[in-house]
Amino acid sequence: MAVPYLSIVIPTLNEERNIGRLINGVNRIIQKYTSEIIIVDGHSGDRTVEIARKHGAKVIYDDVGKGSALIKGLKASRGSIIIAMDADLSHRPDELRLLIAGIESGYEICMGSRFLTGGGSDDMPLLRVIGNKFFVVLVNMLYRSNYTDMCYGYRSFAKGVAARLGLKEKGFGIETEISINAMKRHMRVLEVPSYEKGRFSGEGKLRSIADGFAILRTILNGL
Ligand SMILES: Nc1nc2c(ncn2[C@@H]2O[C@H](COP(=O)(O)OP(=O)(O)OP(=O)(O)O)[C@@H](O)[C@H]2O)c(=O)[nH]1
Ligand SMILES: [Mg+2]
Repeated sequence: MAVPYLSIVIPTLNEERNIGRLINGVNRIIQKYTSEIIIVDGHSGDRTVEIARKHGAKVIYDDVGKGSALIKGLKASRGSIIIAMDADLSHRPDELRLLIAGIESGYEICMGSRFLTGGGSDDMPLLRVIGNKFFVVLVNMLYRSNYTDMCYGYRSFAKGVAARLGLKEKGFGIETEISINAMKRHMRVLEVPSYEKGRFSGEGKLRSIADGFAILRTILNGL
């Protein structure tokens, strides 16, 4: 098959009520591009894989966690622009245009931020807002960055950039590892506003306290 212009990577774990609707939404926005949609499934016990295939997605598997799934998906992507997004409809397909424009404008990574003007979230209880602020300040202090958001997974990458990031995080620390490693490697990073909607259906897998400590470890391990 010809090399696609866009690769969309979506880690999934039990998202049967979301994935079909998401792929339809994504396809509506990216129809003018050649593209591939790659689902990296954590062996869902429901019909996620079947529905994703029916909607034309390529499926690969990962047994470990969201981070290792994303790493695998990034590695399997062949597009000139690679976009990572969640399956639960919290990332708006319309914003793909911003993420594509960021890379086309010469940035190596373009990151959605809920804390830039125009961004926001329907999906952040107070504990997560406080945790997020703490991580943003800590990373900016330790790595001399200027991020407004951390731990948010709606992002785009230029071809070849993901391989240069040297990613290892297996779980929910992956987004933070990307933010840190991009700074350490002096990459050209752009933030664009993103509005996070609430999960459409099903259960979230992130556990605020346990995964919060895992993210803190990721931040300190990067030093
Ligand atoms: N392959 C794989 N995907 C996962 C795993 N855990 C989560 N995901 C997917 O990663 C994305 C983000 O996970 P969510 O559970 O939505 O995490 P979250 O958005 O922080 O939590 P909520 O706000 O409760 O939705 C979703 O598309 C999940 O299906 C995993 O262990 N393996
Ligand atoms: Mg979610």
